[in-house]
Amino acid sequence: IRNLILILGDQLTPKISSLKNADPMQDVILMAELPEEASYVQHHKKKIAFLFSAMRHFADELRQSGWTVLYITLDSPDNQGDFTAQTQKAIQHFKPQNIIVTDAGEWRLSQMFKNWQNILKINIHIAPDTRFLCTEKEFENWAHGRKILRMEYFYRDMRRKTGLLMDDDKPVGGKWNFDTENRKPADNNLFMPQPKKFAPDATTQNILDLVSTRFDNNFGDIEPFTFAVTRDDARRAFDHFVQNALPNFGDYQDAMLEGEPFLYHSVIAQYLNCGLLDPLEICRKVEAAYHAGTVPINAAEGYIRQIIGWREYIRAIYWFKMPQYENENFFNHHRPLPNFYWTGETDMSCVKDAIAQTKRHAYAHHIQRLMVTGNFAMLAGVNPHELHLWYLSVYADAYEWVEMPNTIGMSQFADGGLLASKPYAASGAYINRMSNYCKNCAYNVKKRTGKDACPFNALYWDFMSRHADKLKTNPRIGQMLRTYEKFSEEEKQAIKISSENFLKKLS
Ligand code: DLZ
Repeated sequence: IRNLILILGDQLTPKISSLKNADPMQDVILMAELPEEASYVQHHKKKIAFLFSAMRHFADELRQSGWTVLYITLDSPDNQGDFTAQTQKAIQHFKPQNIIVTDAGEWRLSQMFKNWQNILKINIHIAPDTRFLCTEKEFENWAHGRKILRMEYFYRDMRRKTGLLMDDDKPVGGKWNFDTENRKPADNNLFMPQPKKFAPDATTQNILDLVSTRFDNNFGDIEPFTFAVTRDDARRAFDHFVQNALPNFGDYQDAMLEGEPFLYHSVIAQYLNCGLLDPLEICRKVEAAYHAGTVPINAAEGYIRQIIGWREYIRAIYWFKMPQYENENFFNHHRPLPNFYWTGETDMSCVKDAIAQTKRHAYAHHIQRLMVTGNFAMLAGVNPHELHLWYLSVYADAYEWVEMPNTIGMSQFADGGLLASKPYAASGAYINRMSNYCKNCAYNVKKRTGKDACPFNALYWDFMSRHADKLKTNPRIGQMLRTYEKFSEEEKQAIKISSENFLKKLS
């Protein structure tokens, strides 16, 4: 054969660049369920099951279009454990002239591919991943000479580049960003839309059995399993979102409600990040809904901003800053991750709910990730790298390129402000404003200190005081520091003691 084309588990689209000039008559595709990929972190059971099932369905899709696919299942006697060994075995069998692969979404594998020419002694072509709008080079050019990098300006360029929500060179609706109209708290709604659910077919059922057995000790519930695992179903899930939830997505983007894990979110990142959905295609659908008058501008713009703004920006930062980015630790935080991140056993009702739904659905929405589990970890001084590994494990949508900058940069400010303009630190008041969690919580959100006070409060002020030196030059934090300075000495002492007592119990 001519080319052996390796397709990774998060490259599940016939438009993947490795297939661009490929020919089903001369080339063979290799896909594999590999123990190494399934265990570089302790992935949530649902994440592994989702990806394996989506991979098997994609292999079927390819075969139906005439491709020869060598698909190695996890339990196959031919399984070699990792990409290098599996590819080597396929080379021995097929004796191809070349190996072709679209570059991995992750530093670890991308570096490995670069070494393959030497190790495997065969010509290897690594094609750039063209599923993103902004190339590494374009981002380098954009970042060059800028003192600070801000998503907002990058995002405007992406709007111009795609023409999404543009009136010639002007943004539709008269402004670029409707973020200030994305911050309403939500009320319980008997008719709350729910993400579209799909019953497992025979292929998925087999995988659920396989994963339950092989990954029994991993975090998370495997059932109920209701994710789409094919491109057609992923599109159905997205269309369902546009019709039912998107109209309210803008208003309630930052809201949280106990027992409502999805609210008006699309819950499609797991499809998007493995290639079942295409970012531009879904943005065009959102734009069309806006022009059809079914969706207000704050929802359409807010959604499109997440995809062509934030998502692209995050990925660009990852490649721009790896490998050193992984170990950034601006605040020098070294506390081990509290065990309740795995068990959900805590009296803080917001944290408990976010972790319970993470366990059940391999999902929490962005404000739960940022302002509950992320905010808590930063206030408590948890090691950012440990927290990063947690997020990478527990969410069905998590790949390093997207999860790491969101955790290290956005949520933990561990890069010292490269990505975010301020630490996303907040006391219980923010959580109380944006959710109903505090109503049934064991702690009192109005109290700053004492045994029954909401731990976010003392931790928040203690965080400000501990890091005052590092934060005082930040214009967006200065006001809070000045407020802290005005507290009496007794109050400051009480904050310190409350915070210390709580942290002592954590470890
Ligand atoms: C996440 C993941 C898992 C759990 N398993 C596999 C696998 O068995 N085979 C595979 O090709 N890919 C898997 N992946 C996705 C890869 O880890 C992913 O391609 C890299 O993290 C790069 O983004």
